[in-house]
Amino acid sequence: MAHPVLADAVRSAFAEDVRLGLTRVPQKELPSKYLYDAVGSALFDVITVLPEYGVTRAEERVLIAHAADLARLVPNTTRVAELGSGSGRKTRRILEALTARRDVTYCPIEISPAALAQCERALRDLERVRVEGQAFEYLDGLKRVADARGRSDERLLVMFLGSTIGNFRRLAAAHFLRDVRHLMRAGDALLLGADLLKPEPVLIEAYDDPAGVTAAFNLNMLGRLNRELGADFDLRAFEHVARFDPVARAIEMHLRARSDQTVTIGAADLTVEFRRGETIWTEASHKYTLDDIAHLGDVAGFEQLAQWTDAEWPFAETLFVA
Ligand code: AVI
Repeated sequence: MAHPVLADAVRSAFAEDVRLGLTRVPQKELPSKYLYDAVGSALFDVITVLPEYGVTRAEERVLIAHAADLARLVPNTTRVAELGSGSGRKTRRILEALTARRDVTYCPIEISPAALAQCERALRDLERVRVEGQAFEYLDGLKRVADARGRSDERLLVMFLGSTIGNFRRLAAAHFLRDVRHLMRAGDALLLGADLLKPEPVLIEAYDDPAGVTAAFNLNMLGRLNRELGADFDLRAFEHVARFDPVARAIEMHLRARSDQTVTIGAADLTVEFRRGETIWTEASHKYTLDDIAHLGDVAGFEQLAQWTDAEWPFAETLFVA
């Protein structure tokens, strides 16, 4: 269980983010990181196997096809840091390929200790892999992993998979990767998974699947506010909406009020009015072109070493070197 003082600080930060987001005009917002409590994470796992959501399978196909190529291109890697604890399945492909050459220390960086423990269990049978989880925000965790090398000449591979980069606004994505680059040494590598732009109807189906799993994933955010912050949202009074913004080239998830209503969020000391049809913006998933990815790497200070794409569901895995 989390330390009580820490748990209080985390809850206050959550309440403050909710207060800021729900008082924002003209567009109310909730940060997408709060989609992932235990229920949200379980629903996201289901999303990854939905026929309409091709992202996860595409990345897995690319990694199955090219993990050995990757290992050949970064032959001296002894330490792997993953931003997010990832799915054991994808990470396993890479670790198996790397450990065909040498032992590797794998450092998943993930704020949730439960997710870290699950990841550790999933990879326990890999004999040449030592798992050292880091329960920190991405950059704090990466700094620790990078510093742990001391003066040794260990080579680091940083992995940022699953198109999580797409959940950053474009400029924030560039700043984030530049910060990642600053924590790396020349010769270290970054493996970046990014979902590619595809026709709008395909994207809408992927983010508004007919079985309603993504809708449940989105609505659970309000359930979480009820459970953790003493809010009184009626989940049936909101509906999931997925819409494409062609300028940002991003698919957005919103929660739309079905009627005029008033909601209180106890821990945020807040009462919020909703008009019928008004939305709360909960997530943006930016879609990339190959040019966008090249530019992003460039701006962040990386050199592109290799790139592999999936033909079935346009998705790119790009290997950069610092
Ligand atoms: C985690 N992230 C990359 C997913 C995405 O595609 O943006 C989250 C997601 N939201 C709805 N479906 C999946």
